Amino acid sequence: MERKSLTAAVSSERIQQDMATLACIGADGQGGVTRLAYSPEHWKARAYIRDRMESAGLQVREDAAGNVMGRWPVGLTGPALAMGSHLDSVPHGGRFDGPVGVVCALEAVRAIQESGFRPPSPLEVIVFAEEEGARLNHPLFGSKAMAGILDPRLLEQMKDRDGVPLARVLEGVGLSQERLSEARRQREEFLAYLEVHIEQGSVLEERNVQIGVVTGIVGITFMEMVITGRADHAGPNPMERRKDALLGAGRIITEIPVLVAQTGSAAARGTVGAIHAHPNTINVVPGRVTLGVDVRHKEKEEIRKLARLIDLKAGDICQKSGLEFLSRVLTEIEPVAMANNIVQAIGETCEEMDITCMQMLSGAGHDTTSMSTLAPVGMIFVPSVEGLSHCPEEFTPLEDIVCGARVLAGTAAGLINNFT
Ligand code: HGY
Ligand code: MN
Ligand code: MN
Repeated sequence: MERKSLTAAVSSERIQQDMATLACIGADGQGGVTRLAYSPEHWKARAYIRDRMESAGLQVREDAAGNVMGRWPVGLTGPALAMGSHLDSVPHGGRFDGPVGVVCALEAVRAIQESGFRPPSPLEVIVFAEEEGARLNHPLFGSKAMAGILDPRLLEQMKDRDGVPLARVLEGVGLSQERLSEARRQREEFLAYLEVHIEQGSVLEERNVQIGVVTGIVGITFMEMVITGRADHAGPNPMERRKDALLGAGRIITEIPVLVAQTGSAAARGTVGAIHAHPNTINVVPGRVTLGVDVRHKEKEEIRKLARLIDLKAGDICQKSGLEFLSRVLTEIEPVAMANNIVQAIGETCEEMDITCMQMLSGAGHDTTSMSTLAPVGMIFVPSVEGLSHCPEEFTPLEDIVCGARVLAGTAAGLINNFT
């Protein structure tokens, strides 16, 4: 297998066409996209990639969680080398978070086909559903279903951001909550899983490096906090008689950066990304506020400690303000390390192709974390301009995406040859 000709077969025109088409699906008119999982926009983007998989001669199927899999060569059995990412987005998110990985995976297969190299094992392109968790408040939902690690206790009470129960959300696209477990796959089905993704930070840009070789992915805990006071008229009663839930929530929010700083760890993160005040009306003292809290760290024990600290502090603030406080964990994702042999293989491919690279941690979560329970995994980062992501300003130049696809194709071909 001649890797140079193989990676040279990667087509920037095909990548450009796929990225430009996907960017129009769910476009929000402000330069970003909104493609919440299981929405019509998400399903339209999936349908487009399904078509492109079929045009490339892949055998395409979908699973009970809405993940899409395209396999090549058709008919070749045995464990596959899988590559992929996601097409769902956060509201008003960027055009690159997810699609870069899906398009690079498909393009790697097309380039390998064109190079004439016939892999001894199948290649599989996977498009995961609900990676973001922006619809269900449960990141990696689709890949967790494939890995068989969805927590059934959480499923029962799961509702989407508008309060629609999980069962209804899935039925809306012809899926069924009862059959989710059928998405589960086994370790013996995979040789490895690789994912190309935008860095979503600014290290590669600042260091002027083309490729990030991911060594590990942080863990994430999502918590929901409900602060309850008493709704009241904004006028007659004196301020000291209020039980203002939003005031309590404000005190909690400003405390979180203080608690993160107290850990003394550069890897600690705490964010309140979602807030719902009820009844959210200017002349009514808020009676109830719900906060969505995101806690991250590269070490599992540090996440647990920081989440506990935030929870205790929030309870204490509410107690002192005469407010009721309830909290629950919505999801917990453990930190993972990438497989050493894949980290090495990506580095060797870059070296052989004279592409600059550096090892780095991922501060964002990815489907690779779920797939690490099924196979050895690795990730390839491409730069994010100004490190911006989860916003319409998210941008990665075409040549950087092409570079990611070439490194993916070269690494995949090398690995599949060595594995078998
Ligand atoms: O939240 C994350 O880290 C990823 O974008 N889902
Ligand atoms: Mn992503
Ligand atoms: Mn994301």
